[in-house]
Amino acid sequence: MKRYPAFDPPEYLRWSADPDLVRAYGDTIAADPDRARVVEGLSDGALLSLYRDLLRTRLHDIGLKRWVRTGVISKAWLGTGEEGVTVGTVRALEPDRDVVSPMIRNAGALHMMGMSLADMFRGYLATSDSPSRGRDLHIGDLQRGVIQPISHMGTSVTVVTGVAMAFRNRGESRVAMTWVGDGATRTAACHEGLNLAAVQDLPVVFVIQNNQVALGTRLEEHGAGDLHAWPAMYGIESWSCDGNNVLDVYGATRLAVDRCRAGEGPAALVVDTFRMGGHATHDEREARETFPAELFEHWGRRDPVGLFEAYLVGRGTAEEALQSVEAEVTEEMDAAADEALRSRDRIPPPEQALYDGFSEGDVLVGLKRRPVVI
Ligand SMILES: Cc1ncc(C[n+]2csc(CCOP(=O)(O)OP(=O)(O)O)c2C)c(N)n1
Ligand SMILES: [Mg+2]
Repeated sequence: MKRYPAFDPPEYLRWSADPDLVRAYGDTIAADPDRARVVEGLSDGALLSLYRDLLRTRLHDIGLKRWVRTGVISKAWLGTGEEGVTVGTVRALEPDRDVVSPMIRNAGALHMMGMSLADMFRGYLATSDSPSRGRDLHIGDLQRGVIQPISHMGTSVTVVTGVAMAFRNRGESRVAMTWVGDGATRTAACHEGLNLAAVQDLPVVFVIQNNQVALGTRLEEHGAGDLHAWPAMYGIESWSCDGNNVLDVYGATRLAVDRCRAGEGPAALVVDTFRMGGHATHDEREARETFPAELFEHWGRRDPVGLFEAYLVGRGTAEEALQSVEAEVTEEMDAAADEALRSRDRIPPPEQALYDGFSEGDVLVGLKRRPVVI
């Protein structure tokens, strides 16, 4: 993909495919015959569609960074380097019946579940026509099965466990999913939710997204154990994944989702990846000081978009096909940002926040139109 000198991490600017890593990419998929079978079932069109979602997710970050640099907004929370986790997991769901509760880091889940890119940009502008009507940049859409990201880390675990309990009680073949950062795993809510889901055999997939940092605290500073060993501790079936390999994540998540739909109880993915920037755009320099440069180098060589491109080309996809998807997505993203900017002066008056909160009525309306979210 095109690289953006003003916005990309330096490791991506000088990126070129390392043949050993491209070979290892394929080996990772082949290492688990069950995952390999799922991945082999993907058509060329489905692979290109995964590529489109990876690009949308990356270019949404680039669009937000451009807004920060040009003074449109003051900061943005990005998922650069972690796109494979969001795209691989959401792709394994059925957007018209499943429910997700993403972290702000999983913005890709929003467009993959059907929210518009313009709405995603409008969320950051806090306009009265944004999905939260200007109240919050954590945006969701219950009609599309997206619970807005919850600022209080770890609590989405208990929320999706409740959603999955409703699905189970109503005998519906629906799955709930949430992502739990390595930092969020340290919260009480996370433990309570995992335990309840396990003991109740609920159809919920927990994606433990280990990007090795919580704000400015490194993984080894906030936890001593091995996250890959956690699900078993709760009696939850789990898969370990390479988060920078979208196909590995997709293959494992399909197995996890199938298990949930078959009524066999919850599942977890423990996914290793790396945050290629700051917690948000304001602390990118601090993030560089938090980790040794070699770690950025290591993960930078494993750019989930670049590696997927190289893998696809290696198995016969024409480079022109990838370029044409990229041209389409770039155009679509620019148009969405422009559309959102046209709403820029629609800022609700401050007192609106007092009257325009979500009411029980809002939730019920959502429930009536799209049965059983909560
Ligand atoms: C309960 C709670 N404690 C603290 C915070 C402040 N906070 C926001 S994000 C964050 C770190 C999250 O780290 P992690 O769960 O690893 O997710 P990541 O940002 O790395 O994706 C913290 C401590 C919060 N939002 N909620
Ligand atoms: Mg983290």
